Amino acid sequence: MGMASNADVLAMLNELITLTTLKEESSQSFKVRAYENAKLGIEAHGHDITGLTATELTKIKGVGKSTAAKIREYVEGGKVEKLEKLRVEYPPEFVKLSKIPGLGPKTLKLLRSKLGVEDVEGLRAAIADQKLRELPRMGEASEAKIAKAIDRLGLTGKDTRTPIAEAMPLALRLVDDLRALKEVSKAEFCGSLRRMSETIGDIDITVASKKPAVVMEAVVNHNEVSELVVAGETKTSFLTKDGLQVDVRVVEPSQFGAATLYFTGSKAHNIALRQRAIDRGWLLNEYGLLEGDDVVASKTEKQIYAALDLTYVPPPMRESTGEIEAAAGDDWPKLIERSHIRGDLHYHTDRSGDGRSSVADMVKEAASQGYDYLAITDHGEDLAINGSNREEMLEHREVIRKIQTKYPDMTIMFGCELNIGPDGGLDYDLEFRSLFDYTVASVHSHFDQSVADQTDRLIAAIEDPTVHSIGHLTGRYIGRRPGIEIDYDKVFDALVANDVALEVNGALQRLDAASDVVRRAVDQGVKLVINTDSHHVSELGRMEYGVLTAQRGWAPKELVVNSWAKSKFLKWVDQKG
Ligand code: DGT
Ligand code: CA
Ligand code: CA
Ligand code: ZN
Repeated sequence: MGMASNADVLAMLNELITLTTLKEESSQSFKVRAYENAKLGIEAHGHDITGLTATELTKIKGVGKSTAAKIREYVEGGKVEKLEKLRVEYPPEFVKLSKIPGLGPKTLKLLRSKLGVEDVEGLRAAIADQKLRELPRMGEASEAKIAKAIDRLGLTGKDTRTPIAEAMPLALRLVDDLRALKEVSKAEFCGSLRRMSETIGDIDITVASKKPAVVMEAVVNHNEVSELVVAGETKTSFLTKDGLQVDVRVVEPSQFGAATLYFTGSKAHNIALRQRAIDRGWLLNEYGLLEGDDVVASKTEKQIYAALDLTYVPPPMRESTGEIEAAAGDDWPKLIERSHIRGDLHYHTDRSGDGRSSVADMVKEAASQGYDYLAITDHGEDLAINGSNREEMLEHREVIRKIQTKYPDMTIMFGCELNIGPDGGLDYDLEFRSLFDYTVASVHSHFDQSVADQTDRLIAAIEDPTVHSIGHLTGRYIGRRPGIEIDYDKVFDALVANDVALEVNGALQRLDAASDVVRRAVDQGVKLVINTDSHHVSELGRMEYGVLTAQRGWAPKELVVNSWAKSKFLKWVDQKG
């Protein structure tokens, strides 16, 4: 459909990176690195590149001649021959195997050539036959580890769920492409994705248009379509090349509110709403809130909630866990919203080994958000490759202080992301840590200790006088790596007692603390901080996902320290260390 966008090109490069890594049996091969560099260059470039010639493309930092040619091939014809060939050699079922921790491209090749493994089922069978342990560099332990990883990822069966980090970019791309059609007045993703569930069964998109045939035609021809499941007059369902299902439905513009409400769910929330309608002698369905043949409300969700005498319930809270009772009563929380956020307090620059944008660029980007304050929190020295030693940190402080003079309205704090060691120890020493204006302490390793040990470890960090906040509480990567297991009540008690804030990390792979943990923390009065953990200027949008996750945990504005006015916030910061 339509023309390719930068996002489409980046998705194409991502696929090239994945498949070429398999082909070349290394993520460090020259070709893979060339695609990676091109991707970073295009992201940093920021402008639309789809109209550029091959020569103009190579002027972008990181884009080589051969990649430029592939981008042109893709923009002009919607396909890249090289990629088409790789797709034949590495079908989606095989590619899925590369998501399993412990299965690098070399091992995958061996699995295929020696054991004939082509998909997860085949791998399961090989494990059951104890065949994996016979491969070079493998053993019983790695065999068991891989078996466990398959279970954890839920990679088999019909109820395979996709991590939100993978579903969201696709949904955004589709919705953007649909909104670009002149026959479309509105388009919104709904379902579990709009509710900010951590994993997604399928993507539901609702489109308002008076010309459903045009919309359906555009969907059927979209370059994300790998296989059509339903091709109807107002509904199309298809599978992407990764096997993720997308349902697109077209509705009358006047019924868009009722339709998005219905398809956002959750099912339990819908049932409770419908009962409330019935109690008033009305009917609620995907076409509207109806009294006989008369429409009470249908155009917007807000109108429907209002007609049912309810406070508007934001999508992340629609899980039927008390939100309807709260919305009907007087004790609706004053929820945190994106517009309340005044600063980002977990924020990397290229001072960190994994940071990809300069201090100047990162600060400029934060200022463009209208923030009143910012903490630059590059990694402390304990994080081997990514961290900075004392000298480097002190130089970094000078760089930050100098840039501060250019931004009189935004307080830029010299901060640090401290690494919580296996026993709760932190980087540098107490005296050096006191030099930081602000700190976030996080777990980055040793995920396998006991609950008691992990709890003690966190509490030791929380009790350190230089720690302001705890970053990504469990260290999980949704669908890829479980986080540490802790005694939440004990940790919450320590957070409250030491006046340390709990981070809601907005990176979609993390969303950590998770929304259910946030809700428990809120009940205990734990202070929160919502951060992007940005490592590049393109990642500031994560703030929205952090806020939505906090809403899903019913977080009120008053508990979120980075919604506070600057004077109140700085007073809280200064009380520590
Ligand atoms: P998922 O896809 O498994 O992550 O979860 P959802 O919530 O996106 O579920 P899905 O895709 O089956 O349906 C999308 C929404 O449509 C769902 O949240 C509520 C609505 N819906 C689906 N089936 C029913 C139903 O039988 N009754 C009612 N009231 N609503 C339904
Ligand atoms: Ca769904
Ligand atoms: Ca669905
Ligand atoms: Zn970080």
